[in-house]
Amino acid sequence: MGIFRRGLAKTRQSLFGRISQLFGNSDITPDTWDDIEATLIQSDLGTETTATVIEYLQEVVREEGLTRTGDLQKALKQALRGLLDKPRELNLSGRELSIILIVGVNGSGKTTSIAKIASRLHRAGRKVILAAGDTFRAAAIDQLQTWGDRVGVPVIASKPGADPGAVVYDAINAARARKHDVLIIDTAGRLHTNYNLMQELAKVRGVISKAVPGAPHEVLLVLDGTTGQNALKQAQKFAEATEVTGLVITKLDGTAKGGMIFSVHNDLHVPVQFIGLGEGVNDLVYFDPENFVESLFSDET
Ligand SMILES: Nc1nc2c(ncn2[C@@H]2O[C@H](COP(=O)(O)OP(=O)(O)OP(=O)(O)O)[C@@H](O)[C@H]2O)c(=O)[nH]1
Ligand SMILES: [Mg+2]
Repeated sequence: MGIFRRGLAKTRQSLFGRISQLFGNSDITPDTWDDIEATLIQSDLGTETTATVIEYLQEVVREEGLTRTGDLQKALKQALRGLLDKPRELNLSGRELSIILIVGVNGSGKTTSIAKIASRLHRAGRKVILAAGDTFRAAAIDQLQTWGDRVGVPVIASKPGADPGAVVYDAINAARARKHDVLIIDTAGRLHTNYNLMQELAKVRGVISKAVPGAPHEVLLVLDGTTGQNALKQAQKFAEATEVTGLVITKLDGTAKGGMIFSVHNDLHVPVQFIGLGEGVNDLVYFDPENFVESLFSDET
């Protein structure tokens, strides 16, 4: 289980861990349901998703005639697993150039995640190029360039204050000229409530789809896992403003709020593609629902 189990230790130990204790093995009573509900809500599943899970459990109890709390753990795993879609490959093949647009609020982990994804794809033999579409701050451009050097992929950048659309346009041309097959575009962090900045995102998107019909092929929304239920609000707004094809949930190593993955998924029906489990370039893993659910329950530390 490796990095998954280690990275999710906080979520497992602080809250989900309690579920195992809570189950013990006594008679199922109305209190059992209250306890499970409280624990799931504290684990950042949100009220709606928690209600879905409890309903499922109660149905299993009825259908299978269960009477002991000890029998509930398996059903809970199934319920949680059922909330998550099967993993999906990134839509990056079968064409000359595939484009990934990365979006999210300030500080959610966009630039770091780009470096991690670029490194993965690069090591898998793809010809990756990055676009420094965050032209807001000089430091943002430097940060991406530093990562590009470290990971071994080129970065197309302009001056601070430049039009992000123009940078993206240049990057697409450079990608084509140099025969790169994956372009990943960094964007400035923006509050999901800022209308103008959300419009700017739509403009960048327009530049991409005009230059490459059918692109962007992936729009990954990066959410900070430590923000729990707040990430859900952001996700809803981003999904309204721009089509989001997948989620990257970062910083799960530092938080007990890993349960937010279930509610984000349940609410948006957008698959989680990657989770971030640390600051290093290798600390990003493909999201594997089976493994994720098991990691939340496994007792070893
Ligand atoms: N522990 C941990 N830290 C992370 C993870 N992902 C990102 N970070 C840290 O989060 C901080 C912000 O990351 P950035 O990648 O700069 O975030 P950003 O979304 O590009 O930020 P802006 O461009 O300012 O909007 C950095 O200190 C990263 O090292 C993760 O999975 N785990
Ligand atoms: Mg950034």
